[in-house]
Amino acid sequence: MTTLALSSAELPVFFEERHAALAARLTPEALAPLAGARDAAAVARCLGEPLGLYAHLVPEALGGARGVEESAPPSAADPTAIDVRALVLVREALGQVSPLADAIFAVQGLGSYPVVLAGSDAQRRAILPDVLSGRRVGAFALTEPEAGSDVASLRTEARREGDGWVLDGEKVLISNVPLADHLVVFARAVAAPGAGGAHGSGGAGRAAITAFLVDSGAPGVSSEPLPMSVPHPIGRVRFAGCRVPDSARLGEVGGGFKLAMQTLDAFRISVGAAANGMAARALREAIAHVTRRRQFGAPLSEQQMVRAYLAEMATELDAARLLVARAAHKRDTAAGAAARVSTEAAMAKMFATEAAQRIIDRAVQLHGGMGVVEGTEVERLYREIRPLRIYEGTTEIQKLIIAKGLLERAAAEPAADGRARGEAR
Ligand code: COS
Repeated sequence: MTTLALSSAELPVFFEERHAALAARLTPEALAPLAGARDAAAVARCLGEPLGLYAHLVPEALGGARGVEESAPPSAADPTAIDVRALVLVREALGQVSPLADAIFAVQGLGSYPVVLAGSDAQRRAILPDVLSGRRVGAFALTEPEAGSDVASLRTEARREGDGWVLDGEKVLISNVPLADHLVVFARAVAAPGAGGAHGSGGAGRAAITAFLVDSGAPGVSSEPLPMSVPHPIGRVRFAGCRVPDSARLGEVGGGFKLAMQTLDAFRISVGAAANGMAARALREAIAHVTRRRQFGAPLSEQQMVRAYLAEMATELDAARLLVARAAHKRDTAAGAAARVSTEAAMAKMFATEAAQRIIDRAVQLHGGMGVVEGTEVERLYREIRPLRIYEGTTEIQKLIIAKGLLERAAAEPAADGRARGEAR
């Protein structure tokens, strides 16, 4: 039977038996209810029940998917670690079948993983069971009109008042907002007027950023959808005097920046996997087209230039899969959720999304005029892939993260002549 998550079978060195079992379940037949679906709310529910895929967003210790291998991975000791390789397999399969379902699935993760990482027992109990079943949808409210890549400059304020907080500000480009029951909101904590200074360490930069779990229907919260180039549920959220109790705070005052980065580290790897899924679908469509379509008296696949395209597409896809599998494997086996895999995650996200854009563009080219007719599979993929090079950190931000990691490693290693790097000769 065809499976959609090819990585596990083709790259066994990075995967374990439980991953092969999961990949075998991710068949076109199993995911058929999602193919071509347009009703975002129905897709969000279906991913929970009957498909049970949200189980891969929550660690086993908190009710998520069970690992089936006999020797537990080292990360099993960390109750907040999720199986990123499982996440990668699910997103590669969803990317092939339904980029809409993939986006909803991923944001359900971004909207719940901060609760896994930093939530109190009460917050976890209130949120995670319904996240798993799909009765509840979450969103990750980080980006603002004036704070995209530069997270530390976000302006939404959480003002301490009495025993709670009052949120004021605006978030934009927040996926899942039209469906969301709760929002993980990142805001700048400031002390009550007259209380002297800001909370935590000064209110400036990243030191004051604090996360809150806010009901999307709470008084003072309003939202509106944003129509995008792809029909995904996404929108703008405003907070105007939105009062929440201190028990809505997720983690420490000032812990929001790290919480956002830890969440993105895990999920950026899976963005690469979704891109691989879309690229794999485009390659399949391209092969079907060039073997069927005849020009100059022969199938297009007889043309050397067409073959060169196919060779480049397949090689880039496999290179991207290797980077994604390497990053996911390292994230799962290094030291659990606390392990930093920022460099590998950024490489996987950057390369896979950029490669998928090139692969899909070639698939469009190979389809000729039909490739730009609205509604054909490759035309749809051409629009679907574009946001992946931007969301969860642009390609340019990934380059900064990679270079920073590289330079830090180089600075920590002695140079070939035994001197510390930068030491005068
Ligand atoms: N896990 C844990 N801690 C992390 C971390 C991670 N993945 N990434 C950064 N940190 C910590 C660092 O260790 C550092 O801590 P200390 O101050 O204790 O040393 C702190 O956070 C700041 O890190 P860094 O110096 O790398 O931050 P910069 O301001 O230089 O860079 C970038 C931050 C630009 C990389 C970050 O703002 C970013 O990723 N921007 C893109 C945001 C994004 O993806 N937006 C899309 C929104 S979701 S669709």
